[in-house]
Amino acid sequence: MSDVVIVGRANAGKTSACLRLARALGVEDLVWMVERTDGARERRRLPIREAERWLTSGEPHSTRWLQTLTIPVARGKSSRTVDIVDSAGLAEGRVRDEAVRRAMGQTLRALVAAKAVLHVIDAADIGRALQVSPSPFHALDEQLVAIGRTKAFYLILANKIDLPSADRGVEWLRARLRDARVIATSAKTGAGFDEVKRYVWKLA
Ligand SMILES: Nc1nc2c(ncn2[C@@H]2O[C@H](COP(=O)(O)OP(=O)(O)OP(=O)(O)O)[C@@H](O)[C@H]2O)c(=O)[nH]1
Ligand SMILES: [Mg+2]
Repeated sequence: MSDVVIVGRANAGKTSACLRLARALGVEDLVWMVERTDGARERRRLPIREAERWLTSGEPHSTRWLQTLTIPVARGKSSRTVDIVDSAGLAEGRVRDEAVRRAMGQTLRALVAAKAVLHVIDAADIGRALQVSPSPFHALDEQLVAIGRTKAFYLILANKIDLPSADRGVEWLRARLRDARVIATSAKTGAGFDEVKRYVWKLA
């Protein structure tokens, strides 16, 4: 098994997590295989320092295709690879932009086909929602958890733990999803990614 698909709601930090993971696995010069929704493929090379500026944004739906990083992983004397697939964020309700709808469809196809899934959840968002509601979980995340549990490998990244409300969000997620693996991460500071790396490393 060597394909790990990163999914989650728009803006959860999927692309940032992908970059952090690449960095944790020792990759500095990224080669992305971009697969557009019209089926066209393109190879893109980007130093990791520039990637954050170009590929992540505070605006939701900044990723609108599948982008795959093939990462070499040293295993004793042999060298193997793991493909990390960053996907377009999912959203609930009616999405007006057709390009975003297509990209979400592409994410769902990748999710269905995937054997290994990393699900990124914005823990700070959950923590904030808890201040006004006892049920802060989005239906979409609920569905992703149900799909994730059917996979051979499923890991939840409770992300943005550098933000003030995230601690409560992580606590709530851990209590709610007791039998799932939840790792508290910050794609901003890198916290938690050594542990994520250890899991992904085993998939190579
Ligand atoms: N404070 C904080 N901000 C984060 C973290 N991870 C991502 N962000 C910010 O959240 C925003 C969205 O990050 P992206 O990595 O683009 O999120 P995404 O899930 O790929 O978004 P889409 O592709 O639009 O679905 C950006 O402004 C990031 O800088 C984190 O751990 N902490
Ligand atoms: Mg993205």
